[in-house]
Amino acid sequence: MTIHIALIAPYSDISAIGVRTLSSVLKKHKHQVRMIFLPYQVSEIEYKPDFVFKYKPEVLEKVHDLVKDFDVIGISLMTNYLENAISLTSYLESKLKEKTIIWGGIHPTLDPDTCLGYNPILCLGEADEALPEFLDHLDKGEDVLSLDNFYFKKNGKVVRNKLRSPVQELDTLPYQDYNLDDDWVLGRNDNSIIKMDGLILEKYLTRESATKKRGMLFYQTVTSRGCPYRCNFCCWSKIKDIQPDCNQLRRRSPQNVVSELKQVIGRFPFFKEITFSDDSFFGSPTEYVKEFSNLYKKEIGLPFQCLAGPTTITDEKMELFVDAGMKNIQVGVQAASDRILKLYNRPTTVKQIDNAVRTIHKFIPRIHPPIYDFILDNPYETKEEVIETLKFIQQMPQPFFLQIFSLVFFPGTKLYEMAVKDNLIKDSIKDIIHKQYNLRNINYLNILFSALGHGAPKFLTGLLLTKPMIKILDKGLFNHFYKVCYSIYRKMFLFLQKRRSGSKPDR
Ligand code: B12
Ligand code: SF4
Repeated sequence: MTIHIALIAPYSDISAIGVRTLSSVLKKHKHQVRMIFLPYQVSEIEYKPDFVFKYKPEVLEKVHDLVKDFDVIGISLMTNYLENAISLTSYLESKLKEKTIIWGGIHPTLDPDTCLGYNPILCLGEADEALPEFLDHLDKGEDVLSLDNFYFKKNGKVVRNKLRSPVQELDTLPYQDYNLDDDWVLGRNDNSIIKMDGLILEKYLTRESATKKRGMLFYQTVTSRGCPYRCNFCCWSKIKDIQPDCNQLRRRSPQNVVSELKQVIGRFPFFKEITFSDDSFFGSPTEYVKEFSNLYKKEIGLPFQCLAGPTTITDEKMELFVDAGMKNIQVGVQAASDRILKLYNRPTTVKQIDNAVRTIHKFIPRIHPPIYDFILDNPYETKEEVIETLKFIQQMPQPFFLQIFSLVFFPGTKLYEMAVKDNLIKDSIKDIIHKQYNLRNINYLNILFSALGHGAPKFLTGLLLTKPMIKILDKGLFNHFYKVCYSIYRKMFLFLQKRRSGSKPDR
């Protein structure tokens, strides 16, 4: 006997590394898996503050048709997708009374108690061993209530089992599932759910910025799991408290990564670049970087991009990765004020960030202008500290881009706990669940971030950052004007984007 499980990924990007990995793991255990991707039917640029994408009743009905004969339904969710998971679950529960529905992914891991209010079975942490064990128990008719990683709500009582150590030998895990055996995706232009094939995969990956740049489609994967740090705003600040043995970076062997890439590129030649989405791609020792880079250059050779923390960047690692094909690097800076970096529990000082920026700059034009991430709208940050960060960016060597995030207090993180204590979260739905990380507040200083990120001339940004200019332009009345201008700009941008993409059918 095998268990039939439908895995649902409600994410706007259909790369869904975790769900695809689980699918392969379950297939290896001889279970029957159907993957259903339900990306938003609008693009990121259309998000507004307090935006929430709701599935239409006919979509819920089609999902029901696809899962009704399956034994188990698994839904993956990040915090911003909570309401999507709730609507799917309550619809499916109302129609399929006795069906086993499991929620898994980062949100149930970080905020299980809230999740149990909506779904009585949760799988916390990495599920590569936990989920197959659960299905194997179901298959044999054995009790699942005491299984590690699972939380249950039964007859008003909550069962919280401990979390097991995550898989240490990542090479033992299969590659992400891109077999397209039984995969389905929600159509963008109508409410159909389409059977995935190579063309559909290409089309739907192309639609999201996360899997496309400069018109190139790239394949997303991770070469490692974990991060040695625990920044206060990040999931690791909580996971490390509940999941044993996850302090170290766990790495796949270079051979294992390269063989996955060969397989997927061989099958889907439309992947022209690779994205390594590791939390800490530069965190490996130089010896590993050397071995990885040599093999990657020899066997794959496609341009790649990755994320990096400032303290992990060295000349030697940069040289090795650039020589192997690294074209883009995105660095988590977050702030350039030592007090704020400390508040975030970042492992970095402003001096180290400066060193990293200058190291990276030496590799232009062999690499594209780097992208630096910053977090704005932090209520713990003073105006002076924001200006300190702006002045730091203003003196950074150009060219570069900025990726700006509006701070979200993700439930379960240390910063969230602090914000709750300090009464900073007025409305958890509006301030967290619906909050779009890419929609910052509109005010003078935040507009300066945009100007700096778009390469505005240094003499101009220098002038705009002088005390008298800030005093004149950083005023409530002007902020209202900026908001109006921004909304006009957004509308124009949206209009042009829609005209360019048109409304093409999926086939
Ligand atoms: C790669 C990545 C992305 C990629 C791909 C995302 C994806 N959907 O797979 C991209 C670039 C698209 C992305 C985008 C976003 N991301 Co992101 N991303 C990551 C990152 C760095 C790695 C995730 C990963 O692939 N890990 C490896 C896989 C194997 O692990 P996994 O996905 O967690 O899956 C395991 C378990 O969670 C569990 N599991 C997962 N699903 C299910 C389902 C069931 C039924 C079960 C039982 C178990 C289960 O089992 C899996 C295997 O062990 C994480 C950081 C992190 N360490 O998790 C952030 C992270 C997940 N992202 C985050 C956020 C906020 C986002 C964005 C909303 C905005 C942003 N700031 O980037 C967007 C929107 C997402 C979207 N559009 O789909 C946050 C989520 C915080 C939260 N509380 O929700 C994280 C945790 C980073 C952080 N700030 O702490 N992201
Ligand atoms: S360095 Fe990045 S991944 Fe690691 S804890 Fe900090 S924010 Fe999270």
